[in-house]
Amino acid sequence: VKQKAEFDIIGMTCAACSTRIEKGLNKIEGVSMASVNLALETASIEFNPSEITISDIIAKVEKLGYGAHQKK
Ligand code: 9UX
Repeated sequence: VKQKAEFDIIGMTCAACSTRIEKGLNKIEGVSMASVNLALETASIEFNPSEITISDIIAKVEKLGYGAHQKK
């Protein structure tokens, strides 16, 4: 069962930033689709909750040097 989550991303200043985050997230086991929107400063992620959690996703974004908060 897939779950979808939306995030606000903090700290992106250029297109390479959004590409870096998108690639980083798509590499994670359990992520089936990650899409980052630079202009809106958001990320949309489809993942398998039995493999990874929201916290794992946020930690990955932080490890890449950016901030992430789940949209409510
Ligand atoms: Mo260019 Mo975006 O260094 O960090 S990739 S601003």
